[in-house]
Amino acid sequence: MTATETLSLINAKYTASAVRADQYPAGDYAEIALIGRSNVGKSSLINSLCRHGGLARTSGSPGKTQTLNFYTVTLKTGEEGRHPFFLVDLPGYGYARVGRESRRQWAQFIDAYLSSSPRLGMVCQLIDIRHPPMDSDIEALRRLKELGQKIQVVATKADKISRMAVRKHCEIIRRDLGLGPEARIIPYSAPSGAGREELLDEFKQILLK
Ligand SMILES: Nc1nc2c(ncn2[C@@H]2O[C@H](COP(=O)(O)OP(=O)(O)OP(=O)(O)O)[C@@H](O)[C@H]2O)c(=O)[nH]1
Ligand SMILES: [Mg+2]
Repeated sequence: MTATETLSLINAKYTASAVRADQYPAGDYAEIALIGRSNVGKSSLINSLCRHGGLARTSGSPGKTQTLNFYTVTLKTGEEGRHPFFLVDLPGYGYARVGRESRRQWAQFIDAYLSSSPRLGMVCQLIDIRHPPMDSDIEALRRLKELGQKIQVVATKADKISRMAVRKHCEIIRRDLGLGPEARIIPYSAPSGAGREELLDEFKQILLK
């Protein structure tokens, strides 16, 4: 058994929804946020990480999550360690069917959060493993870097391609996002939970700092 196998998320519960700073929940818990295109699997990732199917609402059609949704979750490390934090589910970007004006509003609302939350310890950027990153992904990553955020790229829906293809597609994502060889890209499958240990290990690095 490896050390990472002792990590799990417990006591997950929905805490608050927000579209403005005065609606963010109080407290000094660190935050880990998930961003990505609509339908990439952000809400599904939260449910899978927490092993709690009904925690975050998911949908087959894009645009399901419309507010910042805060979940209070505890990272359990071994027998003793308990590290509560907020997992923050964000609305997706790049949703083609909404007009430019509402995309702009989206950008402002998310940007306000990403640039002003002092508790934000890491942003997980989700990319669908089947497709190369799109302009909206590249733009979002550029903005996160500009804000100095710690970024973890997660390649979602890994169960939709062969194991052989997973590695190759991760390298395409790395190349197109302009990430160096040291950047870790974590393939994830929400239905199977593959990638959970690796991602929780990254959470641990942030939460135990
Ligand atoms: N096969 C497979 N399907 C997935 C995976 N993750 C998400 N899905 C499916 O993809 C669809 C969208 O998932 P959501 O989690 O709602 O996506 P989202 O990024 O939260 O979408 P918005 O809230 O609209 O921004 C749903 O039909 C999920 O069941 C995965 O790892 N594997
Ligand atoms: Mg969602």
